[in-house]
Amino acid sequence: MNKAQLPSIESSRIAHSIGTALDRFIKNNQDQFAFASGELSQLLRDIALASKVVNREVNKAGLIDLMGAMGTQNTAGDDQQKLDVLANIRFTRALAKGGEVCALVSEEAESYVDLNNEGKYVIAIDPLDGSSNIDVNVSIGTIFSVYRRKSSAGTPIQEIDILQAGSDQVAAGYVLYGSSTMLVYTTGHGVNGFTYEPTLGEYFLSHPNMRMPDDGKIFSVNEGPSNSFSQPVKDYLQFCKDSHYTARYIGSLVADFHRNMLKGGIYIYPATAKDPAGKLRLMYECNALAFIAEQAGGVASDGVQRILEIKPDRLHQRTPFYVGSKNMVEKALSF
Ligand code: FDP
Repeated sequence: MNKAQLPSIESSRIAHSIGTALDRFIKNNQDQFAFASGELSQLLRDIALASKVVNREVNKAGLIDLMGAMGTQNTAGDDQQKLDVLANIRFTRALAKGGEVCALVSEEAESYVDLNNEGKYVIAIDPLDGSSNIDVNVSIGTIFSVYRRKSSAGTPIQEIDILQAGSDQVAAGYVLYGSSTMLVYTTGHGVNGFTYEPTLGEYFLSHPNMRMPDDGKIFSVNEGPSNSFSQPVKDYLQFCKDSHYTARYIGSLVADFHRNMLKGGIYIYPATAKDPAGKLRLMYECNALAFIAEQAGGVASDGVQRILEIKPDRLHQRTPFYVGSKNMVEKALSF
């Protein structure tokens, strides 16, 4: 009797391989991580699980009264949407149950939240980014940064655990709830992207070793407040137009970043008269995307220094943000 050969199973034309599931990928790659790799793996799985629940709720939001405002405001004074609040609960709950996280910083909470004091990790998260797009069925996202706490597990959380520079991240990622749902993350060994297969309830590796093109022709910026942009930013935008670049701006940071990551481009949110320090949040928006951009060959800056070098002095600190293809960001910074 002939034995079945593995290669013929792998290349079968009637049952195509669906690729590597996220869980297997995390497990296969956990040796890359210098510390207690099993715990970081569990944490990433908890985030993935919460994102599946949020994805389910985002998908049926219009049907079950999850659209619209809560009637409350977040730390920035923005109206909280029901889905913002729901996503915050889903991620916090999943990370609390997982037990690996001692403290969580979220856009939706004024102060950090204590979780398991024995946990070795600190998370900074924007549970649902792009709130203004929630009600109109446009792509939104989740952004997260993972740090190792500096103090010993079991001792009280200290400021040094929470206010870490982006260069201290041990992992970061985003989830894009778009025409398909994707989870993209790095642990400092390149960037990998996974697409959600809803009928199987699993993420599968679809974008291995993602690289951001060095060049591109897309510029993404809200030019509404451009009268108050600094002269160098105005000049760079004029350069983009003179160079016949394409303007693309969704208004959801994750979606704009992801498109530029795949196609090559630059995203800019500069200082404006309304937001003199920029609008975006260093700890739970810019740091994660800066880490991913650099890991994929891109550049992220506040206009003066690498985003990852900024030492935060408060949880909800804002920063100007220039991120994207290496040559485009360097060109913008040269103005
Ligand atoms: P939003 O206010 O809708 O939550 O994180 C803030 C953010 O969205 C980003 O996702 C987005 O890129 C940016 O703000 C949009 O701001 P503008 O409306 O000022 O363009």
